Amino acid sequence: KAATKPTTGSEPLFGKPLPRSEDTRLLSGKGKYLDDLGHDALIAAFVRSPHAHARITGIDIDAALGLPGIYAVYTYEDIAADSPAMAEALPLLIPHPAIIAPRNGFPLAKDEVNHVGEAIVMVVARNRYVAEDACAKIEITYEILDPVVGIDTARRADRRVHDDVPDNVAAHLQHGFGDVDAQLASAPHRLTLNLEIERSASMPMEGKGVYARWDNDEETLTFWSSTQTSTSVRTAVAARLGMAMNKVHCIAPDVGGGFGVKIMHPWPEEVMVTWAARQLGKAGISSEVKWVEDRREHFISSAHERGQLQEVTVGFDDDGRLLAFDFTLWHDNGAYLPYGIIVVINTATQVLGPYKPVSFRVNAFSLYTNTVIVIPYRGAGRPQGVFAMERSMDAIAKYLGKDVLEVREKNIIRPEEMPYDFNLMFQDGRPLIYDTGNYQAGIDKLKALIDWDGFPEYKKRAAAEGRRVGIGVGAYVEGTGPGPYEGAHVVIETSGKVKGATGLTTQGQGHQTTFAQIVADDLGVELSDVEIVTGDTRRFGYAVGTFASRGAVMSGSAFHVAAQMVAEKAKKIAGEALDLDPGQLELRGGHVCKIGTKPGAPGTSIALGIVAVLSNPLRYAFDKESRLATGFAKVSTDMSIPPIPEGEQPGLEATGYYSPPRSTFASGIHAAIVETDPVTAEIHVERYAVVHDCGNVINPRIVEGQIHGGVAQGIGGALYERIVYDEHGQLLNASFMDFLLPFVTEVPDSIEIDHTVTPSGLNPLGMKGAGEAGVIPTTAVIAAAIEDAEGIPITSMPISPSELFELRLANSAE
Ligand code: MCN
Repeated sequence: KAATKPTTGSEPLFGKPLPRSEDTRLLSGKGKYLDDLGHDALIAAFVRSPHAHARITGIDIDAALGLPGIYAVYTYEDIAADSPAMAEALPLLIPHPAIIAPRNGFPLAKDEVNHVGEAIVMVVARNRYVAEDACAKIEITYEILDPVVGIDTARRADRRVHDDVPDNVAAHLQHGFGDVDAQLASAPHRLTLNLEIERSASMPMEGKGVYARWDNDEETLTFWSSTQTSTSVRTAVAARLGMAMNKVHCIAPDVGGGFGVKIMHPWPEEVMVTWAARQLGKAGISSEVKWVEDRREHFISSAHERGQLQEVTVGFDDDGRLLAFDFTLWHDNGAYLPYGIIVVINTATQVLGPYKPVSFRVNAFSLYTNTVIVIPYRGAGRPQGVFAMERSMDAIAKYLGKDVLEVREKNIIRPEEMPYDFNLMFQDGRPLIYDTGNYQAGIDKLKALIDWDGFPEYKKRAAAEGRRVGIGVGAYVEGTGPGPYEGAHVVIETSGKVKGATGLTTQGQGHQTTFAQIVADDLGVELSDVEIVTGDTRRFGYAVGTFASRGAVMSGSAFHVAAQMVAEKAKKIAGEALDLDPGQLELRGGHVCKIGTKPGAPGTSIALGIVAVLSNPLRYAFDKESRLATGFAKVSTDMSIPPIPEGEQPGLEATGYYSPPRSTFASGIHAAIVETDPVTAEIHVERYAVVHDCGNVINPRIVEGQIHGGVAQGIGGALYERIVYDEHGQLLNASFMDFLLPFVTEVPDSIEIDHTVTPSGLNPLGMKGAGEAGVIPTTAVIAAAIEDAEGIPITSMPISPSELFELRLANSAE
């Protein structure tokens, strides 16, 4: 089905690489992040467990309570005394039949702790200094238990994280198609790979944070949270505090990055800070409480991801055609399961990428360990899946002595096979069907972009100079824009300016610009005439949130639906005033005008502001001449003014929702050229090329920015960033001195990008998501490039120079 492009503006803004309109404000220091708010609020701090696994045997808060400047000290007993809802464990967000044993923590630990960093006591004080001093004075006694750290220990199951989960298995997911055993038995060739991706974590510039304000007169609670899901957090907090939703509002202010870690939980701190504001407000002590996470807290008590052991057995023929893909994975899901197993489901459902093996089987185990919880981190399980599949492709090519792209070409789904139905269930509960895609075109473009055919010559020249260079490639297909729905409200004000609001939040994706591009096209106005509000439940109360690269597809489409409704209404109202049929009218140049005529021409055109006036139930006088001359309408009681067309509601506004039939599948293929130092084993990414397909692109500049950011994050994940626990469950690198983020010096000067465009027929503008794309194949691509440079199999990532050095030694000894 062909996607419909906007047609109302003379030159559509959709598709234009416009600069981000939010940047002037953000780059000139006018952004308002969480810690810019609530300067008069009392400050909360938390006493967190120093042990990975322990029973709490006593808590003494007396010394802390005696400190000047302390307003409250809360433990689990206090919250449980308040209400049964506060005493409950935190909810399981996304249930799934594969979950065997869901276990979750409490807003404050009840009687045991299961990871270092788990919150046990909350202190509320005049300022952070006093709060931290008070935390230091709280005495907690523990009975220390054996911790389960790492997937191997969890698998051995001679220790338990939760007493009643004997094998530490939180979930076991199985699915597939075809007869894997038979295909493996009869395949001409078989290979088995053991692969590992270590734990990592997202590091937004601003950590989490909550600022809550209780209004004693209105009995309402308003809180600001550095969140990716303000509407869901509002619902969760209202439920826990036993309040009507209309008495609770959540606003996401400017959010300094999220990358998954700020998805709704609700976080213990969100529950505790809002609850404390109500407690202290009702007691007349203070109605404002705020907590801002520090970097150490972010490391030890927010969330991690990626940690996965994977075993793949592939069966294939002489051409490299994949006959069987047998995949087992063990996922380290940390101490609790607040999100269910979405990361594992993502790996299991997207591991196939652009390929179509004859048979396929996944066995995925999600294991409890005494480490911090897992939350989907940009890419969310897909980088692990791509690592499994692309390492397999490279291994097959090497085994058969074939070009790695040739083997991939043998296995890709062809455009004429689209839509491609795997007869499996996708992560959104809908069928796993690739809607559109042209993977061969992606390969062809990538070859040209990176000069694939010229690389062997370059490698030879480099070798002659004593340099080691290698090239690697990796493809992926990513389900984006999952439902169930997103909504938007659009209003044309009597000033002619347009306001749009969606409940979806923004963490730096440029939504204000891209959503405005869609609305401006639909209403035929300038981009600067459109203001977009995101993530404020006072403005738009129902939404799902920003994750899974769904903003463009979901809220972008909802804005399109709402703006089209407004445009139709504007044509009806203007048609009555102009004595023209709405079908003869279009929205252009800030006017509703007769198709083909000049906006503003007398008799055939009305400014949108005036149409808004006409839609007003007060029936302001329609004095076109004076309105055009002065910009203002005269108030009149003249009853001869045409009424609002029959069946229409007053106000030039509409609320539209969009709900997709199923996810749409974006795709891409990346290549990297790396150089490894023959002496120091230093790894340098020399070139990085991306061919990307997210359907019709609203704003190529923003999409390319998203890809740059994703690739930089992927390079960090491949070469520098990892979470290191010791066997006691102590995090050894909880600071930026030890957890290494890449600087500009570690990212290639230019990430070369090209696009293929296969519009989706599943949404009205033919879009697919783009926000996670950059990070998904990067680890696999860099591993392949290092392997090519060194001639040593790379099966575990990230890889540091010292690890590469060790590998060289081990390999030369063999
Ligand atoms: N876009 C477009 N045309 C398309 C698709 C997208 O112009 N065909 C634009 C969108 O309008 C939006 C941006 O690209 O401005 C990303 O869109 P989309 O792929 O829909 O992703 P979301 O808006 O849902 O953002 C979420 C996604 C995810 S899941 C993570 S994690 C992530 C990411 O975006 N976290 C980010 N990018 C981030 N960027 C920043 N700066 N900070 C984060 O925390």
